[in-house]
Amino acid sequence: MSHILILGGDGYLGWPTAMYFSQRGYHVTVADNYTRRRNCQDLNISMLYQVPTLVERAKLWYELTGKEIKVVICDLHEAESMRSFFDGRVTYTWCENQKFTGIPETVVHYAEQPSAPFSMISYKHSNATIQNNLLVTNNLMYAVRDYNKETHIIKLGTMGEYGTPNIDIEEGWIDIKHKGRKDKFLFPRSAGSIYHTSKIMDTDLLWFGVRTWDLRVTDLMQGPVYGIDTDESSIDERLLTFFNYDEVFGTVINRFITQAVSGYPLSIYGKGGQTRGYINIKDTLQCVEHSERIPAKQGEFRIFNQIMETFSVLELAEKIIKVGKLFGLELCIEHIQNPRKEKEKHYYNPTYQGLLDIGVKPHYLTNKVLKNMLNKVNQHKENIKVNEFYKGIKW
Ligand code: USQ
Repeated sequence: MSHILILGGDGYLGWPTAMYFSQRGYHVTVADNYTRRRNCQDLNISMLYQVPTLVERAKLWYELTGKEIKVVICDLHEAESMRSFFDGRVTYTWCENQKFTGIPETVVHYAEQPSAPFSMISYKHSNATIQNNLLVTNNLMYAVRDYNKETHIIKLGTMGEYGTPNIDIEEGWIDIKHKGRKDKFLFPRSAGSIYHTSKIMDTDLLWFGVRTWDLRVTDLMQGPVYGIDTDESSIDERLLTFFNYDEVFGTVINRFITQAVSGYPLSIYGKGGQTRGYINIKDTLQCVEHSERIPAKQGEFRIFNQIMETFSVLELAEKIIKVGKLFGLELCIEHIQNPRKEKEKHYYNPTYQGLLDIGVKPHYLTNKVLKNMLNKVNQHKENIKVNEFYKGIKW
């Protein structure tokens, strides 16, 4: 049985990924230092509902399924913490009396500060983002280089690394002809926040590791994720992942759904022509699973664009208003001055075929999916704090 280590296992994607692989018979270890919870507390941000600690969730998972998820609470930006997963200091119960060393065959790297607005609050938040994201990535790269180059690193990247160029976005790479010669390069990057810039730097670090030491890496360039439920969380409500709807950690669809439920206008930044590629949280899990099953080769830096469909912000709001009507919700849109420096009208045509080619079956943003989300959020309506929708972070 394969051992998978999930860095950032307490997060919005980390915990559902842990349950998903555990349910499928993998040995799963999760590492986290609760940064996301701390950042929410520091900024006075509440989630839609309370979520038990990682230790409590793993205990609950074991009681409900008989499957063990090993939890390690540690700071992965400290090199020794990262290295302890590979050099025998962290022991794995299933290895007792066996030759198996426990070194993970796969590491899923989510242990990053994931919010663009957070990274733009002040120089301190910018530093915290760069420090965390780059050190964790570098520590992981060196641990794998030093202890087991065969470990497959699956790193979560972001479509925001590419920005919104006036040409088609390829899947990670581009062939360039220049003055009669040609070569293949990483597709040009052009980020819109310090967070997104830190992700570009991550990509560069790992591409260096692959070129220099023949590591094997899959970089998943993901668009904004939406959703609450996964098949595993439907076993028990207490297994649900975090759900943020605030300006800092809430992604746009999750925010619009929560605004709809609370009768608040859907807050379109500027004209609303900003187009992005979106993905259901269930598909994030599938994409990681298929990347694990069909790994990058030794010495390969493989990049997939992890999105399933594209929408402008205005199209999203209109979709939600239409479905909201079926619920009897009288919804409206408010175009507010864009707090971000981004294009509000632009060309956007990314390629996203690679994950489909390795077997991912997309869930699309259908009326049924939106209805389910409205229903679910409505169950926690009394917890919604409307003053958290807008905090005024600008850049
Ligand atoms: N937007 C609105 N109104 C809102 C919130 C957002 O119009 O109330 C707009 C934003 O201006 C932006 C778009 O919706 O144009 C998406 O914003 P978002 O907050 O959902 O996503 P973003 O800040 O780009 O970041 C999120 C995740 C990040 C991930 C990224 C993928 O927080 O971790 O990397 O999505 S991507 O956008 O493709 O870079």
